[in-house]
Amino acid sequence: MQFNTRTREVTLKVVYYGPALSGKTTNIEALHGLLSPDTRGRLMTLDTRGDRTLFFDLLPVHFITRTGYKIKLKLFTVPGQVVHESTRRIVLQSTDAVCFIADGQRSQRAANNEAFSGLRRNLGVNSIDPDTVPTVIQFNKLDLPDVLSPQEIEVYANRGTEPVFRAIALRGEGVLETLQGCLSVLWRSLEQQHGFSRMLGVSRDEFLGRIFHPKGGRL
Ligand SMILES: Nc1nc2c(ncn2[C@@H]2O[C@H](COP(=O)(O)OP(=O)(O)OP(=O)(O)O)[C@@H](O)[C@H]2O)c(=O)[nH]1
Ligand SMILES: [Mg+2]
Repeated sequence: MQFNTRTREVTLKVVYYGPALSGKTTNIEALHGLLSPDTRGRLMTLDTRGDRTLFFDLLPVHFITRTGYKIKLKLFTVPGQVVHESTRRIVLQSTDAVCFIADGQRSQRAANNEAFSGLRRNLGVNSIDPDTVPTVIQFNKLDLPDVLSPQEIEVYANRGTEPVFRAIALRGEGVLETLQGCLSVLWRSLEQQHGFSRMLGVSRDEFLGRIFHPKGGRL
């Protein structure tokens, strides 16, 4: 978290991490379409070749709290291809939370596991504790044949501590839920570490509500 007391700006960074082609870019493209134009900024998709991320994508989301703080949320994706390990490490620098996008196809189990180990390693290199950084897991591409069943995903979810979501990012399904789950865990962590709600005078419901229901609706 970056907190600039002079300009009253808080910047939070969330990284979409996962194996190649799991749908990280598709997730933030879908978010760009689903979030209100009032809060989301311009989607920057850098250096793609044939739809493969070579560096990163960035979707900024921002709003001003009733107490006058500007909250800037930066959603990054890493490039999943194995060769881009050093770029993943750089993109992960000082991240506040992670959405791990796993590929729900059975054939991708090894790639998911390898990427998850890589995530833990690269967080460690950046002096971020992989056991405490707010993390959620999404199983994506569940419209495809031969994917993990809901029961198998449930079993997996019960084994770990991270909230787990199911998604078909290509249709925008499960995409908002995943980000909302991630931001809920992030909020809890910021509250424990910094007393976020007292510091900014913003409640959890206002924080999440302004991102997901910017017109003032209730969560
Ligand atoms: N069937 C199906 N295809 C999907 C889904 N989500 C993404 N895809 C497709 O999977 C391919 C890869 O998606 P990307 O979002 O570019 O994957 P990525 O994780 O950003 O890939 P890298 O940048 O190389 O790491 C694209 O052709 C997407 O259209 C989904 O839910 N279902
Ligand atoms: Mg990508």
